[in-house]
Amino acid sequence: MKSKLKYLLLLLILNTIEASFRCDYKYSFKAHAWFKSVVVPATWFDARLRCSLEGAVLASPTTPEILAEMRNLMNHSNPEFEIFTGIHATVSQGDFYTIEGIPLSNIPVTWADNEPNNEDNKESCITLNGNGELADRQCQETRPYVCYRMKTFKEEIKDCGTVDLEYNLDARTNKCYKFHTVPRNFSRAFLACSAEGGHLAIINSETEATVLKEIFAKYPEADLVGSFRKDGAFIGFHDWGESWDWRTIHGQTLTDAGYSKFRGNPASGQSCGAIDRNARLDDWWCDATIPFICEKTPDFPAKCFD
Ligand SMILES: [Ca+2]
Ligand SMILES: [Ca+2]
Repeated sequence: MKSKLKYLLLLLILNTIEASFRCDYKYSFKAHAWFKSVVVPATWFDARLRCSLEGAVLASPTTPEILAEMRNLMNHSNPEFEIFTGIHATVSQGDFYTIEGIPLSNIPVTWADNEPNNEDNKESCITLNGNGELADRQCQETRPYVCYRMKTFKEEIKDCGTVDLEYNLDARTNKCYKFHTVPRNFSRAFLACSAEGGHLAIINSETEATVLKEIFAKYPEADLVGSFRKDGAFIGFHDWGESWDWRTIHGQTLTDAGYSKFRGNPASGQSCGAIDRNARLDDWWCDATIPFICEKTPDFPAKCFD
């Protein structure tokens, strides 16, 4: 009896601890979690990736409270309207689990009419419709979706305004930076930085070039695993489809942005921007996958409390 009381007391204390997360997510007291509705339809794979990069998880209706919040955010009672859930069998066909590994058999489920039917043997992702019913669909189709993050009962947002501990504040520029060792092409690198609340790094001064050079030096070639270029990292400039008219991803010329030391070659046909290990700007293939550097303002996205 005594231990039960202790447990209840502990639970009470935990519940009164304030947690914080990015303000584009709203806290649900019933579900004890943060939620965000993403209205632009995406493939299941991109939905999973974006939620994950935001510090969250592609939501699955694992409890009545989460289901209620997902339906509330969908704001559609139309059975034709569907969102992707995190329930998938993308690794092994027919083995359905949530992103967190909860098997479909442990989830309270109502199926839509004639579902699941695994049409053409190609349906490995599960949607939720406006009636709260599930269906299996092709993962390459696109749907809106909901990202969520369980409350973890501790203050997690650090100096850089994110739960991502790989962002480090540099006092010289008052910006935070993250070096991504997992290589991506320019477009996916842009996505990753954006989902993390930042952008591909833009060099605005000699000082910032030095900062990036120092960050790059922390990742010697021997520490970067894989077969990709290791003396270059994507940052935030490209030619916007106009050969050799380099602008930052925020539309400025390099000179206006504040740094334009370039080592590229106009004949290369390369349209995306990188830096070498001396922080000289370099043109590179947009489709190549190489490491990249994100930059973010410490107070964006804004921090909200539950
Ligand atoms: Ca189906
Ligand atoms: Ca900058």
